[in-house]
Amino acid sequence: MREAYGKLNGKGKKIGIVVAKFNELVTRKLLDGAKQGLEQLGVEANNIIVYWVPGAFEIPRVVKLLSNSGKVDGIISLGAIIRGETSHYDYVCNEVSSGISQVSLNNKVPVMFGILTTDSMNQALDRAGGKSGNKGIECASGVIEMINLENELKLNK
Ligand code: INI
Repeated sequence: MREAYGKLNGKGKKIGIVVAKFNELVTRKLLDGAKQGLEQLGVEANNIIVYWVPGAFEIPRVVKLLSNSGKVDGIISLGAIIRGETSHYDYVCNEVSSGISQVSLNNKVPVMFGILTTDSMNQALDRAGGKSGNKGIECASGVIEMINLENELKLNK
């Protein structure tokens, strides 16, 4: 039996982060977590490129353009959609999740889903460095693991 794992070694890897300005109080904390997580795994600061978009709805388009650009080995998407603040919460959530999933399935580089979908600002803050961890840090290890797993299996060669 052979088992394959993606190593948590980010040396030499180029990572794109697409982050929404909407609810920046939360998304900046996700971004800080993602950058810290990547650097802890050996990704050099100048191999991390951050793209700010207006809101979560715009994330899939930039993720798609970036994933086709050849500039990065993996992408982290970060956003916060908060039910209390929008009447079109379900619509935005569905479009963003299906958009990111389509790009992830149809393009070469792995894409992490770091979009918080919560009922309140407090729940979002809990998941952005508060009592429930930081989704940005999770995405950092996830993207490195996936890049190395795909290289290990030569899935993209
Ligand atoms: N964008 C978010 O990232 N989070 C939200 O909670 C949100 N709300 O509340 O509406 C939100 N809306 C903006 C949307 O993502 C687009 O930027 C906008 O509709 C322009 O296309």
